[in-house]
Amino acid sequence: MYKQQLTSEFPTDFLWGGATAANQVEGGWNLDGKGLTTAEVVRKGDRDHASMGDVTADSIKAAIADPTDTAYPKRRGVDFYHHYKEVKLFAEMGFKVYRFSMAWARIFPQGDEAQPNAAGLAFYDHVLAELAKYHIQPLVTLSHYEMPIALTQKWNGWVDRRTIAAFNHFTETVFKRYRGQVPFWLTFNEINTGIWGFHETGAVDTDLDKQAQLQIRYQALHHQFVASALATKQLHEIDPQAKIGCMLARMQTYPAAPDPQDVLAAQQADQQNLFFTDVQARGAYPNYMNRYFAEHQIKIKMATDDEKILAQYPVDFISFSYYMTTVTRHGSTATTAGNLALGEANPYLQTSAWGWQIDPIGLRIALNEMWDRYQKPLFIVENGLGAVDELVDGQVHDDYRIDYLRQHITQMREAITDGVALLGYTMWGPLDLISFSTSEMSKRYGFIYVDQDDTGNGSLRRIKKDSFYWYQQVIQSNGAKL
Ligand code: BGP
Repeated sequence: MYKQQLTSEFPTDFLWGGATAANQVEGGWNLDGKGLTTAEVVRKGDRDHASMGDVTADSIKAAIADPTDTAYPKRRGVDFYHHYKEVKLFAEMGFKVYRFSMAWARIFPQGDEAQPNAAGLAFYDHVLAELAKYHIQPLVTLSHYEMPIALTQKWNGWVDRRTIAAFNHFTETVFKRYRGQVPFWLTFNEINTGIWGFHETGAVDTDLDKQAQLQIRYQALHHQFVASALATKQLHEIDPQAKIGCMLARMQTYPAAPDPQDVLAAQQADQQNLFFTDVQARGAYPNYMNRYFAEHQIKIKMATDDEKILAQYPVDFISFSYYMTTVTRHGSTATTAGNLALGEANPYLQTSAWGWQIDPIGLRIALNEMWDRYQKPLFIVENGLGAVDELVDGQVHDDYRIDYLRQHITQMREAITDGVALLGYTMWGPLDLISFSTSEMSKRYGFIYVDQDDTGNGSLRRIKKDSFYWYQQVIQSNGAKL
């Protein structure tokens, strides 16, 4: 991939756009045959920015029995289910690509039916038709922090190997139906966060001790690796033009000091983050994990062909989310708030209202490191600022968001000049949506304000913020006018 020319511009086919996830925007949680998902049993307050939190087996039972959306914001989303025609607003900004996820439980309500739910498929037919109208390319995530709750009740989700076949039945169904319509797919959103045992990713383990939890989480992740590789095989057979990628929550970390112990600790923290992409892009478990697994008494059960499958079907491209960086100090357990990452505070960086450390240069570093390591095209599929926006006289002056995005896009351009192959950029949450970590509405990312509060009150009206017009000009000038 060596190119002799130095370029400091975004490629002409650079994919500008935005990203959302079904459970954070759709709503319509019990309409047209849809099954309940793991995201829709999480209450606001189950997890906040100061704690990783979790739901319990009892709270899940109570949620399943509750027929209302009062306590569960992800059942409401921002009613994209009825507002999907508003992708017109994305078109108005000039989007080339829209990343969204298809909810497995809308198509297979229990997760493992033989036949799909026709009404669920019809919804995604409509969304794709609408995008096609505006020549916006879809980038579809197959699993974004949710799965059918029925499978977690029956099998404890991904802990059980049978989930692989159920998932691959779902992926085969959508690959066949949308052949030629979806140029880019992603398998598991932020696959690495499975290591924290979020209930949304499909394993309930709150009653187990730490060591037993680690064991089942790595086992569940192994099943996801295999399912992801098998999905890659399916897609290449069904729709050879389409490309499929992995998705990592990139947690770039810096050593706290030049102390070799800190540098080593930071390298090890980095390996624990890149491990997932190493498996999915290089097609094998990296050697450094042997030592980690041995020291943590983890034994992954593999079926005879698993390693062959991983080796044969690596992903076509690598995508990741980028919000912040962390600092690693040898022997320290100090933590700062963040995008699920736990590390020390960095005195050189400012933080968002939710304590996430803002680090545009870190994005350039992350891009260079990942390109050097994998030599596969990269795609930034999430980046953005969660902030409290004020609506005054029908307007939102969000210069802080513009500033955040401008700085990150500037560093992307620097990375491209460094020689990184970058396919595109989908900022997170182009329209305000329900926060993943806190289930709040008041943590807003959008270019488009959605009139709804944390309790679900509001007209759901969509209002363009100042950043809407700014991003429009960024896309129009292909990144020249920032
Ligand atoms: C990522 C998730 C998204 C999204 C984003 C922002 O971790 O993939 O689903 O929500 O972070 O996080 P939050 O919503 O917690 O602010």
